[in-house]
Amino acid sequence: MNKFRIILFFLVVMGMAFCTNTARAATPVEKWGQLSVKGTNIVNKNGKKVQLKGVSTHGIAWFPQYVNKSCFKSFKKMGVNTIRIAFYSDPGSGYTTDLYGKIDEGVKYADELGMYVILDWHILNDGNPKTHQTEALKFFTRFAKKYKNRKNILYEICNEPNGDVTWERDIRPYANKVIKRIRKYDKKNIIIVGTPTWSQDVDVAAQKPLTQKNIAYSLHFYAATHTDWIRDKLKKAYKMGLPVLVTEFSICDASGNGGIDKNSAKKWMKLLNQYKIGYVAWNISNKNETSALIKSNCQKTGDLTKGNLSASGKWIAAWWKK
Ligand code: IDC
Repeated sequence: MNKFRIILFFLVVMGMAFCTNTARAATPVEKWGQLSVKGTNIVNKNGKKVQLKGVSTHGIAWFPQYVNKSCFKSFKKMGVNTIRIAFYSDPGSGYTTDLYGKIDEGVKYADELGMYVILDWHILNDGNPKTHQTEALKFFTRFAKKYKNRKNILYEICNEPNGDVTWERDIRPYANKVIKRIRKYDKKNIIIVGTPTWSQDVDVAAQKPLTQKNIAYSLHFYAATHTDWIRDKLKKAYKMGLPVLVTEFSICDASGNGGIDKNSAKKWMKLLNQYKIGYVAWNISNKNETSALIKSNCQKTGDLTKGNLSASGKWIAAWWKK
């Protein structure tokens, strides 16, 4: 009988050890929970600074096939914790409310994988966020209503204001309207606001930031075009107390193509790590352009490995693991 008890005891202990070892690792959202903005940084549920590491889809009208769970999971395995869903707001770039379902799908996959997800209202050719303000309000009403209880959502309300657009006259008033609308439903999730000149002038936004809580400001860079002078804008804004998030970048030039500038890219990564600022890489596609993260001869849309990444993809992926 005693012998029997001893054997049973060992079996139980071994069973427990087995379960502990095979228990799956906590997902990014399980680890960090509800994000918020504190001072110059994004913090987790315990108020500790965290660095989002993300990948952005290409325009989902052009490359919807990469909005699938296996694709997102591949990037998660490589160290990515955030997916940005780029929804172009201009009909010439594929805007149609028919794509709302695709966005819902993306959110569902991110949810299932425990990843954060940025809903990006991707203004670009429609340079002034006011151009499609009515549609933007409809968009954010729908998604804030639907996702108000999740803790993994971030709203990016205007990708890159550009052209004859100023912070004071155009972006700030637009942001006040959209933020008010989102907050009617979603009281907590972070709202990211674009800055003038294709989201480069964070120093201008820092002079008169918005007054609501949990607001971050986006800075975008393409390392071969945007060098010291934009890094200086970031330094200035950060020192003025502005919480910045890099919701889009690549290491080639601003066309999304051209040569890679590793020297400038390294300076950017070091600066972002020093400030603990998160960064999201443009773009998940195999398009024949330098910024595409997937090799152009790779036809896979899921189950991707590092070997399937382009030169820029490989270089950036090395930073996800750090
Ligand atoms: C580019 C894509 C390119 C596409 C073009 C369409 O890489 O394939 O044809 O948009 O407008 C941005 C924009 C982002 C751009 C990217 C590269 O946010 O939409 O994507 N870029 O030009 N800002 C700076 C660079």
